[in-house]
Amino acid sequence: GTSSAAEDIITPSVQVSYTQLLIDGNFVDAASDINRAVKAARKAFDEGPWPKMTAYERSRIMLRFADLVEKHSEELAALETWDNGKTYQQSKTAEIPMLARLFRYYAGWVDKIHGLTVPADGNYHVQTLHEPIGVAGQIIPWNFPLLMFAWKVGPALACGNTIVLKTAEQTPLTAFYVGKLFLEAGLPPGVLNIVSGFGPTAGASLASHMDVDKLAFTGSTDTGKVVLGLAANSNLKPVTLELGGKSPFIVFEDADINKAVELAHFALFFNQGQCCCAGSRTYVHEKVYDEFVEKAKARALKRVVGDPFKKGIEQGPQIDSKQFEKVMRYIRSGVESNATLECGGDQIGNKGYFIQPTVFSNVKDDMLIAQDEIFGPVQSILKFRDVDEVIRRANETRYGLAAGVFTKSLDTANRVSRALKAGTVWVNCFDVFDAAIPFGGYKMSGNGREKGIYSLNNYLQVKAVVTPLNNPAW
Ligand code: TXE
Repeated sequence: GTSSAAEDIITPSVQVSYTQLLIDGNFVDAASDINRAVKAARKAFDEGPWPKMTAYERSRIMLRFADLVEKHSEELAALETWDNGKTYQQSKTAEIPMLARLFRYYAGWVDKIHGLTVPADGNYHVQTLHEPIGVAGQIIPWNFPLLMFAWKVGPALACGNTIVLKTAEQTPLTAFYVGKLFLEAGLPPGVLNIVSGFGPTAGASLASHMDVDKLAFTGSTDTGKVVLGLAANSNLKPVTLELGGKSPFIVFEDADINKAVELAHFALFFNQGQCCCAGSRTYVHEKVYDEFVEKAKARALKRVVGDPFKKGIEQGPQIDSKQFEKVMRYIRSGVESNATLECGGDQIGNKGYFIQPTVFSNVKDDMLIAQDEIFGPVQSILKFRDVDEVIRRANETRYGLAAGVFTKSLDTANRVSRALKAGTVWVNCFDVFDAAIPFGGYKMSGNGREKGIYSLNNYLQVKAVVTPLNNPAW
């Protein structure tokens, strides 16, 4: 429950109960953890019962877990906000319901994963078995601790794998909490092992472990390259990567401008700007450019920043000093490269990592703020003239995670959606994250898809079984 000291402050009545690592069904102190965790996952995979349980039983454990998430939603939301600094409102109304929804979605897949019979030449009975890969290593970032947990663990469990998951060093708390809920739901010991720890030590040892059969990583493109190398140089485990982005948000002259302004604002500022798919290059048609910039600035000036537990707050602090400094450096770079600073640009107060919602106009493609992932509350607005030009410019990036297209014309929407090299195109909407919709990147935004049916492929091996038919059916 919550009680309020001052009228509008939510004071969560929650304690941090689980701070130890979860290995083999027990909470233990951190030591040399990765090996221990991988051993537990290996044993739970090889000896069972998890991969050998009926699909129905496995599905029911995942459904029970989703119920427990809802039962403990207030504590979980409070912990997520404490850990990360995102607003309690967002944790409670977006992350927790999506966490439960995602596990229900994958619980629905568990008893629907099956192979094919294959009409091969010759007198053979040929079938494919879709088997779990084994021990999945998963490394997640700090910007959406619970959702990244869900995107990784949901499909891995649905396919019958066992897991060693490493949380980001900034945000270890909620994964331990939901690990406890999984044990309560009946997940056998060793199936889901959760370790916290730093990247170059714990993360690297997981990525290079000889007994980890698959690696899933979400984080920066630079670290993605490192873990891919570690996987290649150890046992060639397959790797899926969900990395950075510099997603275009394109507003055509026929768009509903007020709606486009609001969604462009949301696309960039949501989660303190700390989204891999943030709409961080706002391209606006020259005919509506001035109007759009005025309105985008007015909206940013209205954005309410402060204590994330306070009602009505839209933006909390950045995650840590390193990220705070990075964002401030990019703001300085924007000013130095002569983009027009419409509003913001400074720290708020001198305590914590609060940054004023910042809007730059007259941004050019070759400026650093239009090329690099800033990962903070800094909107860059660029001007364009025609469709071909904006398609070309939108695609001129090493990234390809997502894009937004705002137009009333179906022809324009179809043409641009097909031409953009991005894993997701949102037309007249943004950040729609249903569990069934696949998500992932083109180019240096990564490989593989998470969520939806596509994520199952990341966690399955296909075995072909070929048997001669001595007595053909006819
Ligand atoms: O990321 P890292 P950081 C981007 C964003 C941000 C930048 C840096 O632009 O400003 O990355 O953030 C683990 N071997 N994104 O430094 O390093 C680490 O412990 C194995 C986008 O936080 O990629 C953590 O668990 N693992 C992104 C995870 O990798 C290693 C979300 C992410 O950390 C490792 C986060 C190593 N050598 C940042 N080094 C997105 N795609 O949403 C680190 N890690």
